[in-house]
Amino acid sequence: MNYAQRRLQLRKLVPQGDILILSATHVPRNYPAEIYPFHQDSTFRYFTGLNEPDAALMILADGTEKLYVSAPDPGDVIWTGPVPSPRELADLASIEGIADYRKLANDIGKSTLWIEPYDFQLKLRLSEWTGLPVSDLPKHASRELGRGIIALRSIKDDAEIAQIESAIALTRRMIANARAAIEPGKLESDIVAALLAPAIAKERDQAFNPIVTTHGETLHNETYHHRIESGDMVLIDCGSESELGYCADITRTFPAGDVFSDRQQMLYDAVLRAQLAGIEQTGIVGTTQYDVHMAACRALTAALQDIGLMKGNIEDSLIQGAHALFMPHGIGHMLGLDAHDMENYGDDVGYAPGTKRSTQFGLDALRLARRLEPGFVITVEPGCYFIPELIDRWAAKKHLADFIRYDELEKYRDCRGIRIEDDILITAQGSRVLGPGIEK
Ligand SMILES: [Mn+2]
Repeated sequence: MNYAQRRLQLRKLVPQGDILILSATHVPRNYPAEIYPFHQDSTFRYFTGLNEPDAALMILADGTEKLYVSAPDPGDVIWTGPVPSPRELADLASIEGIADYRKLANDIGKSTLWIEPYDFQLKLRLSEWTGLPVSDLPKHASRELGRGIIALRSIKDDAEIAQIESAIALTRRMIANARAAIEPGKLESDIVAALLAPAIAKERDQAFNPIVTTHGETLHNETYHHRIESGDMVLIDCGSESELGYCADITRTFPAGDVFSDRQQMLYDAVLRAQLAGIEQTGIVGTTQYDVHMAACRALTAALQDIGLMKGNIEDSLIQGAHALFMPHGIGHMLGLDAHDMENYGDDVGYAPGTKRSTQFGLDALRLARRLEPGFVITVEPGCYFIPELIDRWAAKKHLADFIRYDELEKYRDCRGIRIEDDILITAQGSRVLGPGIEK
């Protein structure tokens, strides 16, 4: 990765002011010395390649660059072993200047551009350094800097795509290992152990806490205590990181036994139809992710009509969002150094200037809607869920009853959830599903 070139491009996109980019810091668990595994801030990593906590990059208005780090305390060596010197770290990132992180406050002024940190310790530090109350940080953060960072990080070059594909290759092995372990009588946590083993053996972090559940209808189910019963489905949504921290994000849904029941197979085919329609739409040059979302939801609606759970004019049904009863989330998001790439920069990532996220139920969870450009890596992950509480709430109001067969739906309320997800590269000619194919 050419980190110096990335910094030069950022300086060109954001020509005024001193640009400050902070690294992550350690997050304590029970007391300051007991910490969670360190995870670097993605933007700091993108522009420096460094995995150092408590550091900062400053790109001055005249183009000179400085890396702020704390010189290691000689006494620390007994706990940490030898660590690189500030000069060695700066050389790794091809940064000329070095300075002391503890004196960073002296170099922060009115013309310094920064992004509001998402880490609470860094919020407090920045508040102290700038003299601004924490609650005022958002309005002083530089949206222009955020947009410059988004513009660069959104377009993945060949080396970044190779990293994402290596993460997907490992994720494929994780999923195969997990699938082989699925068996009625085991716990979900048994499957988690099988899923993680290939990544742990490679010292690879997970891009996010994996979802391994027989209750796929709970969208972000992160508990693993259910026993797998015969007739269950197991939904696995996971991704490892690559060597340089790029993420995979793949979902598969498997039967607990050898095959799906007839009803599960019909619903699975409906989701697969939606996913293939979404992937096909990503291949249309100039499409938006909103259209990808709608293409998948249109296919899902048609399939659910065939099954007998929906009815009526498909376009009207789509516009009114009737499918959101079955798929209350968006079709996908950007993928890169974060699983939801750059989500800390808010809707500037997924929505073009002048456009806004819809407030309609379902579309309000669409993280990415803008026009897709060559170099974007995105996910396409439709699902179909039977969420009893949501069904009851809609049924009680006869909500969108022109499009939903509530009487028929009652028989499906215990069908739980299915999702299928792949990672897609947008190219100049169309799109490509990344990674070695993963059976679905
Ligand atoms: Mn995803």
